[in-house]
Amino acid sequence: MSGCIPASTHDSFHEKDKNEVVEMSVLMSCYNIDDLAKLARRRIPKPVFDYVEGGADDEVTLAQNISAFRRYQIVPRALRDVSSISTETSIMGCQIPFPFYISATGFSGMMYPGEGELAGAKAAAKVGALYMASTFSNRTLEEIAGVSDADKLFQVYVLNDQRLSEELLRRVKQAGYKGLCLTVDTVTGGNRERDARSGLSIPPRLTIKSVMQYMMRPKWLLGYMSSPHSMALGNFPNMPKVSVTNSEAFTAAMGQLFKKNLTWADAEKMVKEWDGPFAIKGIMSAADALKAKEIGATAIILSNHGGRQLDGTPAPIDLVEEIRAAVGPDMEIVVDGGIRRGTDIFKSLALGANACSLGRAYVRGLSAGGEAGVVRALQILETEFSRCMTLAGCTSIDEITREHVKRVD
Ligand code: LAC
Repeated sequence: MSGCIPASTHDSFHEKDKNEVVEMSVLMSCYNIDDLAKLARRRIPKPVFDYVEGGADDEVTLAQNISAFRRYQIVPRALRDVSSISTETSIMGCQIPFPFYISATGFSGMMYPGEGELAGAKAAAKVGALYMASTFSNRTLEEIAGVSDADKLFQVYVLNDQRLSEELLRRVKQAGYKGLCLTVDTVTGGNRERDARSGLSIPPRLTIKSVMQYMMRPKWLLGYMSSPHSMALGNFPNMPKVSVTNSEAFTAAMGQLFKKNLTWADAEKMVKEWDGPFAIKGIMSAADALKAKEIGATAIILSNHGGRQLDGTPAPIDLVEEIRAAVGPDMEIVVDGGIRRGTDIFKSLALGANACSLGRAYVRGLSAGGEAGVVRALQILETEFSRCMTLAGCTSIDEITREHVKRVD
C-alpha cells in the first residue's frame, strides 16, 4: 500500500518519532540514579565509564562518601499539614527550585560526544536548575552560557600560566556567570588505577588495550570521531592538546597545568576581584572553612572530589555539623560527594548544609541519554527529595532542622 507522503519521508519521520518515544521509555524505566548508571554502562565505553565511576587508590573514600549517609537516620514529624510544600531555596545568589545543582565535571564530550556540556546546561535550564561549568569543558564557556538564560556558575582551576588564568576570568565575567567556584583539591592528579587498567587516555585513543572496548560501543565511537569538540579543551583553543596516556601521565599533566603554589593570599585576591558570590570547593576542615570565611568567600563546598583525589579522607556529610558550628549560620555550605538519593539531600540540609551538588549523579544521566538523561536524573532526585520532605513533615526548606536527623554509629 502506498500513501501520499513519499515512503522514505514518511518512514524517516515516524522512525525519528518512534526512536524518541523508545528513548523516553528507556529513560523512564530508570527509577533511580543507580539505574541510570546501569544504562550508562551499556552505552559508553568501559574506559570512559570507569573514568566517571572510579576513584583514587583503594577507592575507600569513594565508597564511604555513599555509605556514610547510612549513619544518619531521618526522624519524621507526624500529623503536620503537608498538603502544599515548597522545595525552593537559594545558593550563590541564585534562586533555585530545589536544594541541589549540577556540579562542574570536566570533559563532558567523552560522556556525551558532540553536545557534551551543552546537554547538561540545557537540561538544567529546562527544569530551572543551576549548572556549574568546568574549566576543563570540551565546549567553550561562552557556548555553555549561550544555550540558556538560566543562572550558571563557573568552576575555576588556577593554571600555571597566569596570563591564561586572568584571561579566563575576564571571559567568565563577560559571559555572565553569576558565581565563581575555586577548586582547591587538585594541585596534582589522584592515583586512579582503574584508568591505568582500562587503558584510558584523555582524549580517548584507540590503544591496543582499549580498542575492543571502544569498538563495542559503535554509536558512541561514531559520535566521538565525528565531533570536532571531542578532543578540544574548549576554553583554551591555543593550548597544546592535553593528551594523557595513563594515570601517571595524567598526574604529570595536572602537575604541569595547575599552579601548585596557590595560597590563601591568591584566593583572597580572587574573591576581591570577582566581587560576587564566591565558593571554595574542596574544603575538608573547620580550620580551612574559617579561613575561607575570613577571606570573604560566601560559600564553601565540602568535597573530596568524589574520592578521586586523596583516598582516606572523610565523607563530606560527616563534616557538615562540625563545620556549620565553626562558621556560624550565614556562610553557605554545600555537600558534594555521594549524593544518590533525595534522602541524602534531606540529611545534608538537616545537618546544616544549604544545598548539595551533583557530580556522578548527573553524569550518569548525561552518559545514559544526553539532555533527556540529565533531565531524568534531576527529576528522580526532585521527586525523591520532595517525597522525603512530605513524609518527614516539612513544608519548606527552613523547616528542615537538626531534629530531623539522628546519627547512629
Ligand atoms: C577529574 C578532574 C578533571 O576529577 O576534575 O577527573
